[in-house]
Amino acid sequence: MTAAKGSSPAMNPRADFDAIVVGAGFAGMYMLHRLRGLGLKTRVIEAGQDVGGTWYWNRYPGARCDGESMFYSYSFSDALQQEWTWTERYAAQPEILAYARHVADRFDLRRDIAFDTRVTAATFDENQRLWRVTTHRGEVLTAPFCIMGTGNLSTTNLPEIDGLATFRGATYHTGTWPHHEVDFASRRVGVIGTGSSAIQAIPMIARSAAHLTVFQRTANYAVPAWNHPLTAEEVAEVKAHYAELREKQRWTFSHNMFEPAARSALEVSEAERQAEYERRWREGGLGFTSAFTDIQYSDAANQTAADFVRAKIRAVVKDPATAELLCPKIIIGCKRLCVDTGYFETYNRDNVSLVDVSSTPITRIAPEGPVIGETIHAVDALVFATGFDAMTGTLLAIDITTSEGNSLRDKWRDGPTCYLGLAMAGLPNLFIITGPGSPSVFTNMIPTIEHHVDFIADAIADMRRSGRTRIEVDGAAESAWVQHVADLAEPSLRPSCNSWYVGANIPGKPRVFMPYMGGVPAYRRHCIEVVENGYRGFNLS
Ligand code: N01
Repeated sequence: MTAAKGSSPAMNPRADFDAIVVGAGFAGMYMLHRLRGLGLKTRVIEAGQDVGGTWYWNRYPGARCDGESMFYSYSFSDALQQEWTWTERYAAQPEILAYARHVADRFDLRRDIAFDTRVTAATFDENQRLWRVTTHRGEVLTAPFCIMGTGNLSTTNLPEIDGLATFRGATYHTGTWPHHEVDFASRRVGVIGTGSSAIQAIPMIARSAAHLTVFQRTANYAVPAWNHPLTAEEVAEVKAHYAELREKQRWTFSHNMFEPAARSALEVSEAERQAEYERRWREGGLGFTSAFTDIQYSDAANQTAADFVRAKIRAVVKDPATAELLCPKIIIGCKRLCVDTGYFETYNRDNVSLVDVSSTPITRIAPEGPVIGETIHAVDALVFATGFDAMTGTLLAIDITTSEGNSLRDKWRDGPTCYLGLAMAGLPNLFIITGPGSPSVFTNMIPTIEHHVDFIADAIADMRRSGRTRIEVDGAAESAWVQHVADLAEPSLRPSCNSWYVGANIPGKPRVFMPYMGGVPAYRRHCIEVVENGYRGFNLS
């Protein structure tokens, strides 16, 4: 049964809604759809003016998903996946946003979404057993359940650099790109950062700008996308077998259809190793680091993959000094691997220069542009591709408390703690979709979102059936899970560098390795066992 507008909440007659969902990206939209299906009166609150989340905000030139479109999409409705036709191997941002809008229309989601509204606070009232959710408009909405679909990469990081306010040109951040066309023709543009966003934007900006200066602090690895239009035959083939392919996808390591590694990089001959890297390179995309089992665990194995990519960079970039600057020195996969289209080739253009800010940082921004040492790099526009306060920034921007005096900001002072990346001790009836401690950012997000949303919706349905109204994580279960997440990360090379996975990109952020590294199948099995054992680790009443 679908709850009609204005109908009464089913679970707590004192509340405005049965559930409040924060965010109308792919997580919030599917959460709304599932809760509606349970007959629950749901309100989604979204800061943007439309659905799409990440794909609503990140509309910088070249923005494109590096998960394959036929599998970076919802699987919950076969009718939806049969009727929607992706046009490219890796969909560009406008196509993904069009897909999100199509889903919103097709399932009539918008009538339960309040757009252009930011949640500022949420407090759990123990007596009434409901959340009071406050918006920037001053409204207060109540519901027994509050579900955060706020995303992992949704609060931008704008570094505090002296003098930024004095800059005479235009400034942009890739994560909050304007909705109007930005024309860089005959302008000198500076890009700060060389992460995934920059690596996609730089080749596009270089084509139109008079001159592009890239300010690089850490050289990054990128594997070619080899993006191409999908043929009608390719699409038909996947559609004909979607049911079994989706089931296979659900049990892959990262919800991606990569061929899993079978061998150590160190147990094969040099010729076999090179052939395997070459084969993966030609396939393109993030599956490159799945070539061998130990790339993320053995320094020696990692170096073989890193050397292979560095050789590719040297073969493409004509100026040897620029090529050396572009060759990453860090562990491959330590920071998120990038997927590119013509990134390294871009440095062969006459209108592109690379400035190393690793040893001498950008000390200040003068009215003319960034200052490095004694040199002012004059630009007309500055693009900050400087990333996000990942995984925790958006949740901590909301003042989340309880009437018993618990607060998320206090709880996470030394780093995030969360059970299964789904819920937390001390904060009853609150769920996070893909929170810290879930496989989230190591996976293809849409199927991961579907899994979490189904877990949460099923838990609420089970509570309703059994007449229970309060669910809270047990403190010991949460601590054990946090330890398990840390234990999984510890033997890997990943925590060793200054990535956003450990919060190192944000000054003062506690250094904690946040995502779950054990892979999707192990995580799914944990969740199944939790449910089969009467929601082990949760206290229900
Ligand atoms: O951000 P980032 P992003 N001075 O944090 C540099 C996903 N994503 O927006 O490495 C100079 O990776 C910083 O330097 P350093 C994906 O998960 C997916 O690019 O800290 N430089 C770094 O080079 C990705 O990982 C897609 O030394 C400064 C860059 O800014 C995540 O989003 C596409 C600086 C930030 O890189 C974030 O990617 C795009 C300073 N003061 C993004 N401060 C897909 O295709 C920061 N930097 C799916």
